[in-house]
Amino acid sequence: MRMVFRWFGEGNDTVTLEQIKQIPGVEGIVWALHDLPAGEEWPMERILEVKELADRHGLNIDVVESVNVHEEIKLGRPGRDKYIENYKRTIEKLGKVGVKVICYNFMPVFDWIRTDLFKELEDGSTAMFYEHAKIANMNPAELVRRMNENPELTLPGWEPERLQYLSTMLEAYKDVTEEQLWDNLKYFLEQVIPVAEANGIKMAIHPDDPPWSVFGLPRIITNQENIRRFLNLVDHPNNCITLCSGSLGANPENDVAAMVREFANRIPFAHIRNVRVYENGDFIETSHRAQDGSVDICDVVKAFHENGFTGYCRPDHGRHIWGEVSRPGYGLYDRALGIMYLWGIWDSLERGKRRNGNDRDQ
Ligand code: CS2
Ligand code: MN
Repeated sequence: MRMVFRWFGEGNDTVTLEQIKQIPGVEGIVWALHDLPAGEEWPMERILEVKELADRHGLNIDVVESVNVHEEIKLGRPGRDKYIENYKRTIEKLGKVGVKVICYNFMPVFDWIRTDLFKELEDGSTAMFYEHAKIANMNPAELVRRMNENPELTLPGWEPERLQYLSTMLEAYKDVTEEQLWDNLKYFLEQVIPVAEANGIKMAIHPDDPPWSVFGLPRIITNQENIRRFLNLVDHPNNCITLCSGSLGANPENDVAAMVREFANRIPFAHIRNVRVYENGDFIETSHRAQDGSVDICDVVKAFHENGFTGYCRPDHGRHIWGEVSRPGYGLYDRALGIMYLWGIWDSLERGKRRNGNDRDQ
């Protein structure tokens, strides 16, 4: 297991590379050119800037998260071909600087959705929270109307300038079914996977977060059966998934460890974090510890270990603790604690394996 840490870039993150370097066992950053709009080809000089910075700190840049997919591709519109070409050029450039994994997602319009970024937990820390009824009861038109009328009400990540775009997009997806989204994903994969292979890169789709439809938009990377279908859409070793235990774990019917066991050879990148899911469908992000949430993180790590996981792993979102002010979910402290928890499980499994091996030898 190779530990990496998400970093949003110079001037765009409260965490520094010096700090990341001091977290035990972290060998690289998970990065992206966050200021570039989806669909644009990434300029080589910008990529090299990140590489030089990371090199200077002794960190690798093997994992990119995300190269975002333009909505024209997800919508299957004629304009998609131009954006797919840009995507391929970006893959080639990333391959040249040694990138091994590209994480991306295929969620229409929204990435992750939460209703509260700083919900207080019992211990006084805060974490990202999803109130099921609030989202379930809001249709797309009402969402736009309410967000327009009341700027305070914007969803996390939905700054005012994206609002006009939002209504256009919701309208564009009105008649896009899940089946069409599958077709559009297949079309995309058939073109990019050969380029990824030629450049030594694994494409690793991130599951939908939360793993169900929101605001009437189709979502398809949601459960074990659909991930199986995804991997068979283009059955190729470079067509892979990012196993995100927190995203998938928000649906208690998802057995995340079972997914690791089934898809192990197609998981080059893991996001490991915990969520506590309530009976009414609400969920809150918690510490990584198994007892603190609903996902059995010990079993998830065990499943990776059993399969001799040699891929990349990062702690995903963390709580905001010890007064740290950071991007929601992306502070230093709780993610660093998460890493030590993951190492704790991993290292004890490793030692157990060695001990058993020695026993057998004797
Ligand atoms: C999520 C996503 O895993 C996460 O941290 O917050 O933003 C994720 O980075 C994207 O969905 C991957 O494309
Ligand atoms: Mn994730």
